[in-house]
Amino acid sequence: MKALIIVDIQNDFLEDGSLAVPFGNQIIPIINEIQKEFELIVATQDWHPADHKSFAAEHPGKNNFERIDLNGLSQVLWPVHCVQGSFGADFHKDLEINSIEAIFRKGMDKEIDSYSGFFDNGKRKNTGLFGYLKDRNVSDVFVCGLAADFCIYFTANDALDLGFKTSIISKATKPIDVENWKKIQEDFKTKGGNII
Ligand code: VGL
Ligand code: ZN
Repeated sequence: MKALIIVDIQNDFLEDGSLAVPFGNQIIPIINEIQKEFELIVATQDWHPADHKSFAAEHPGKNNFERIDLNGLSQVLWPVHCVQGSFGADFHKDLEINSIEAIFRKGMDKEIDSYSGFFDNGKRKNTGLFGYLKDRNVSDVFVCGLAADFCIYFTANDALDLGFKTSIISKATKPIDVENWKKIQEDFKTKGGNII
């Protein structure tokens, strides 16, 4: 059984959003098109409290994209994004959402960031996505969405570690940093993942 995981197609990661991923809007029609190929489709949603500590605004004197130590983990500081219940946290209006069977939200604990759809960045809590996919007899996971070098990579990496045959659909994702994304793809293939 194959499942498609659509990661974080939310207004803040798209054009005019607070953390817009370059060319992110281009992948929306592709994601809509490929949904037909899957028996099971799930989605994730970045869903932060307004005072989440991954936001640079919570650290006076720090700038966006600087790194800090947050409760023992290296943390990139982000612009305020995907605040629970805000327009920026909504799925983009052009994303086809009717076939999505379940939505897994992440990043709700303000003390720790959560890039993967499966666990927070410290693997302290899991979202239930693994149990859900196992219960639905999923063997193969396909990951698409935003951003390639953060939430896609972390989600796909965890899927691999959890024993799924895992593929990242390269035309259905875009990175924040193109050079970083090139390196990540090589690492992911070395680990046994597919870039298709
Ligand atoms: C993401 C940075 C912060 C992502 C989420 O969806 O890739 N990136 N929060
Ligand atoms: Zn976030």
